[in-house]
Amino acid sequence: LRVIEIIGVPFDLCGRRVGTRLGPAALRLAGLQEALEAIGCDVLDHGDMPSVTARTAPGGLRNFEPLVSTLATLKRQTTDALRAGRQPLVLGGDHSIAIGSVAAALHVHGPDLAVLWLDAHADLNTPSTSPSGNVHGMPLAALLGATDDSEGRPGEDWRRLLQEIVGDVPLRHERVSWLGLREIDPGEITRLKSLAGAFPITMQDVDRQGLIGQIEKLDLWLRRFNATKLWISFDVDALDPFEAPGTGTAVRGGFTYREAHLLAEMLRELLDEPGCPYQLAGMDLVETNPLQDRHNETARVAVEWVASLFGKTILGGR
Ligand SMILES: [Mn+2]
Repeated sequence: LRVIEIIGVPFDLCGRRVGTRLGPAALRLAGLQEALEAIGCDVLDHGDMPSVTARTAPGGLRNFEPLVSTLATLKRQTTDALRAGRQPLVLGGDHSIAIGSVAAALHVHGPDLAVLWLDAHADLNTPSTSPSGNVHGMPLAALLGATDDSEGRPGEDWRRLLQEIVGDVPLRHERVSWLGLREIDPGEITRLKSLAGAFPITMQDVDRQGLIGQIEKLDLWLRRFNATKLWISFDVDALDPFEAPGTGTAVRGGFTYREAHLLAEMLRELLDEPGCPYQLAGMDLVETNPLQDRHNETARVAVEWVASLFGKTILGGR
């Protein structure tokens, strides 16, 4: 029996717009726990982590202090869940929180943990390349331990983030894959191309070779580099804004409802295959913003997606 631990992180101080702090509540109201229990999962939910207040030091990264304290708490809680043998389901909040959850998974499982970053964006900026200065566009760069040559306060903040949160087990280049990419900043393209062994799948790749072919390639890539654990970090902007309007960074040309479910169902099939060398460690579900949404549609689509990932099928079984 799968035990899933829901961890709500009402943190939106490093995103483009406020409102994702309401994401955990919106996802719960969309029936997250009920959907998982209906397919036989045991679900633990201790509620949301305490919310924090906006505070930016002069010249520093925006809301850096509340970010670091949120990440430290989240890392601890995720570590505890993993050590207890549960699968954390971390509800955001903006995507900066993934620095804490994935750092915990790396801390517990070691460097053979791979990450599937489902996102329209690569999230590979650092303070010196970021056009916005918002940390929600930087979490993968931080997890990879990317250095930044910014002078003064932003550079100091970045080094502190790497030291205090990412720690001594950064993500390895050949452990990062993306799916859904379609809006990447110039500095991110340079960084992405420098990551030997990483596996970016853009929407163009999906158009040209089909989603099924790309998922099969992803499975081969995980096996080829001997990944033993998989963390899925799902930014709802991977979905098309037509399906998921409730997010701060919507970009046209994302996954349709059916494509997203095909992805979830295929990932589940691969994970359940006898002898599959990698297991699902946990996941993030981030950037749901009810203030941008229509009738909580985005949270409902996200809940249905998570249910598919954890084994829901149309006919029940396969
Ligand atoms: Mn993101």
